[in-house]
Amino acid sequence: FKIPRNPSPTLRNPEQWCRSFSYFISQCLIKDFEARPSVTHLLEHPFIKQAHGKDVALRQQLAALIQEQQEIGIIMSLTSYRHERINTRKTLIIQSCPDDDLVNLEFLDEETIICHLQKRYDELQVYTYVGDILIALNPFQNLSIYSPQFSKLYHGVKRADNPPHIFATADAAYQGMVTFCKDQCIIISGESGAGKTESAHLIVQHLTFLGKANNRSLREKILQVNPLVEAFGNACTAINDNSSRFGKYLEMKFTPTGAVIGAKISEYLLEKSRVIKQAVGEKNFHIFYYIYAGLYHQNKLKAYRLPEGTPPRYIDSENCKVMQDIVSGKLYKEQFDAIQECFRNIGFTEEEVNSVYRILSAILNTGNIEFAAITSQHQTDKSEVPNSEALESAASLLSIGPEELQEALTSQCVVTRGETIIRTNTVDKAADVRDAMSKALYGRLFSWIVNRINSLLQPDMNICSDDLYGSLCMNVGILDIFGFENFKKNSFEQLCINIANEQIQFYFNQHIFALEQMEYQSEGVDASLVEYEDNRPILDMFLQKPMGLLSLLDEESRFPQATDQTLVDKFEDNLRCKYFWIPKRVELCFGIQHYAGKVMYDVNGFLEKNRDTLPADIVVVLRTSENKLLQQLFSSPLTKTVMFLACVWPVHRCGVFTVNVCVQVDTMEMMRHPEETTNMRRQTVASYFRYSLMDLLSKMVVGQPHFVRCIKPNDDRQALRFCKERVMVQLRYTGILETVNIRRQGYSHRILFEEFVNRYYYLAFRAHQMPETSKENAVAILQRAKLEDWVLGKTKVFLKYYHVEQLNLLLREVIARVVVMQAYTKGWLG
Ligand code: AD9
Ligand code: MG
Repeated sequence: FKIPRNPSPTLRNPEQWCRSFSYFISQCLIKDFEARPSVTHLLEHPFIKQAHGKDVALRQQLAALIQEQQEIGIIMSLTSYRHERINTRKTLIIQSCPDDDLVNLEFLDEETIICHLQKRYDELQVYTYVGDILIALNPFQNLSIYSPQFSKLYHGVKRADNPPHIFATADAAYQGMVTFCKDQCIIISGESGAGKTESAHLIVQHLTFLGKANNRSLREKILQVNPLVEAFGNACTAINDNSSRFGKYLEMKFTPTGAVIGAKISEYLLEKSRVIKQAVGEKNFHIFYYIYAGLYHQNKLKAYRLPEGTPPRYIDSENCKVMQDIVSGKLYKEQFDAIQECFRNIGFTEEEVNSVYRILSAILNTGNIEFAAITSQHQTDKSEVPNSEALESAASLLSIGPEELQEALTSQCVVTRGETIIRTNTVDKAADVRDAMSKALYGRLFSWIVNRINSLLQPDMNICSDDLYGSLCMNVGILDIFGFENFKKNSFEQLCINIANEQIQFYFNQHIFALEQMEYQSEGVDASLVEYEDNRPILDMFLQKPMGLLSLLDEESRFPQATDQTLVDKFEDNLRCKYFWIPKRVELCFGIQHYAGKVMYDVNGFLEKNRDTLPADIVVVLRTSENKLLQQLFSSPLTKTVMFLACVWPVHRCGVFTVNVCVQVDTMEMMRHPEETTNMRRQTVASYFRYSLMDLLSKMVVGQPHFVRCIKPNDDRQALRFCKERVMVQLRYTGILETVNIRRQGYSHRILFEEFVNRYYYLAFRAHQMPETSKENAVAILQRAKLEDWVLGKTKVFLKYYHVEQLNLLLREVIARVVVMQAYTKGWLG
């Protein structure tokens, strides 16, 4: 489409000219024209000058109209943000090319793909598409491609217009939500340290931009949710200095017209055991260091009864030179200030923040409580607290009596046949109770913070009801879980993390391969099937009832006499499949062939970690606290019947996921705090874990999924180092090669004729025509849109991933035309 050089004689009068110009703009949008003139360029164009060279006011109005439409993203493509591709590193390279999508490669073998990715990585092009899936290589350095300028660039445009980018994925989800009023879900996966959490931050940043969060305070609140939650839920591990130790599903809430109005987080499976012990070279949750350093620099350690000189035991594991870092470095202190700012901006009251600090300090003091054995003639299993300083500090911070606390730590009430007997605890048992209390305090505090954030960021339904569609509220969910882990020593926590990753991989496979292929068959569409690695047998081995690994673990946890050795024996007797084995020479170990590689698990402590018991005596004491927050944390009733939890993991029926989660509402709280029950049918961590997985899946399956696959290019966290072998392994287990194949051959979108015609009939019919929702009319639309390579099934149109983008763009252009015409009729153009 060319800008007309000679206006026709009929266009000499201003009104007609305006109409023509509006038409011209919409034509520019419709045609995928090469030259993309900027606003100035357009206004300086001879055609416009000639027609209205002297009418400055009209030209200004036109400029304003163009500007406004740019802001709402409609005529973004008219402006030229493009930079030249320059081959020096660190330069903005924002020009798309066919290489951007692996699907376009001529040869499709591992070697070609890997070389291609390496070449791009060397040019600092860390993002690459596989059809509609984004591969993100961790750059391990700050890139200048996340500025507001880039946010503008990735705003309502065709994917192929710009190079691949995480913002494009966020934009696709946003456009999908606004165009079809359908919830969306962005699933970020990859191994530990691959860049999931960073990607999630960038998506939130871009969605806040797209959601026109004009309300600055709401924008800041949403942007500060992640840093705040991560201060409590992330920690330094051997693999990643900011490793997520919990799963996070953040839902951003929008009005149907796309204005952001709130957010909600769901948290999954915090690794509470980290509070009391960390592996060599690892650290506790960030917040403990921030608060200790912050209070140290403010000379407030005494006020929170924290020891000076030697940091508390929980944060001073042998390998961390914590005190040195705290005294000399400014970093922790700055982070403490930032967290305080987050609390304030999100809307926590000063009293709440103070209570949080008191509970954190109480946990640190609890860790310093030590026990000694009292040996008398009659009793050898009694313990006491020889030095009461830490005990008194903890009790004072928790606003409970120190004697009561000591009593609850060193003894327990047992009810047998209607009689209450007091049993004393050995030194080891008392230490276990102490640690169980710390874990429970931290776990509940974390859940409380998340719930509080949710109530502060709840959408104001008054705003929603002003919106065009009433009180509807739409979501874009962002899933960022802990990545696959394989350390030298792997324990129960790694098992849970890796099972969660198996489940996400299964979900990916279902979407990309299984559903697609089943649908071809049922619709009678001829498409060659792609072989892929189905991880369902591994997942069955873990989750099946009653003989799956988690069920066996639960069963064994119910026997008081069971030991870690009996657990291994039970696994060996019952788990007969090629993905599980017991090594001959190593004791108390088992191996699993996960989708992402072999992992050896050390069974020591599995039963105790799974039972996660918190004695009733501790709960009773904590409930006597005068601290309001603490009362809230332990307010659920202690004796609740635990309902049988029927978790059927998703089965695929007729092309849709059905997730069957039978959880009674009043057991939900109990599931969150499985420690707090007394009978032997108590919920274990494993059953809570199952429930969490189901809950997560039930949230994910309602949205249209978008996948981001993060890849770690090297294990040394070095910029510009591309380790072929490491990347190859990740590409293999994430099924990238198969994905390339299926995206090239397959039809990723399958839409019922009825839905298709309803969605797109504007493209071939007039608005008032209301055509019949038939196969023939679907074909008419496809032909009118000049699409090729689509296929018709029995009830559905089968489209390639890029077709949908083309159709949506055409649809938006039609809407743009309507907007331009409305602008004209409203008299904006004079
Ligand atoms: V884990 O499973 O939570 O242990 P993640 O979340 O996959 O892991 P994370 O996002 O924390 O990894 O990234 C690890 C580190 O890589 C970050 O701390 C950054 O230093 C680095 N990184 C990741 N993505 C980017 C990026 N887009 N730009 C710059 C990045 N640095
Ligand atoms: Mg992370």
